[in-house]
Amino acid sequence: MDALKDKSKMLSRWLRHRPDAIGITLDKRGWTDVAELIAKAAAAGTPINRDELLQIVAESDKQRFTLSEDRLRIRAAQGHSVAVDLKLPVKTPPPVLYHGTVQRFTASIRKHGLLPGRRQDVHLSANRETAEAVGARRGEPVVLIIETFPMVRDGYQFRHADNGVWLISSVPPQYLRLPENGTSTTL
Ligand code: HQG
Repeated sequence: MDALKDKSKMLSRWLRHRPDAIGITLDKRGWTDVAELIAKAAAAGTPINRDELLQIVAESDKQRFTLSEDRLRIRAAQGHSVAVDLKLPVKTPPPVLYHGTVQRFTASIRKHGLLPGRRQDVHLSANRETAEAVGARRGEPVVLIIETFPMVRDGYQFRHADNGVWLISSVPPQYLRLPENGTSTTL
């Protein structure tokens, strides 16, 4: 793994889960001061300079980070476990969204639906390929289909993160289409 990728992973950790690891604080919208982050990362023995940070933001394959317009503040686009309210706008989703998971979770998902676990939201994608890649982080991917219109009709709010990930508080089982047995399903 290259050095920049390592640093990107550290940034994800600090900005989503453990700001305390280097002594930064996130405001209630998830933002932190770039200069302070650089100083505190160095003080903690895990330096990231400004050029590296800008490169990580620009080149992150999933566009994980957002800079404020004045480039003085940074936040993770999604994926937080710390309590933040990103104030993302509620948007009408495409009719179908996808969630990538693995077989060992499907019995529980069938029973309880999709739950956010330690993150703030359940993550859904607009295309199957992305969901497959998300599931494949854990093993043979299983892709679930979410019919969004019945959820919107029933008052569920979908939000769209800056990097294209769709976020929702949960997806009860009745809105989910799971493969009957194996690893794929078709719509
Ligand atoms: C599963 C990565 C049992 C769920 C990716 C998932 C994504 C349940 C796991 C982002 C369940 C949570 C998020 C239930 C859900 N019973 N298991 N009722 N409901 N699950 O990592 O969606 O590289 O918190 O299927 O690309 O896998 O970090 O969520 O397997 O966008 O930027 O519980 O993380 O992005 O796992 O991944 P996660 P996720 P980054």
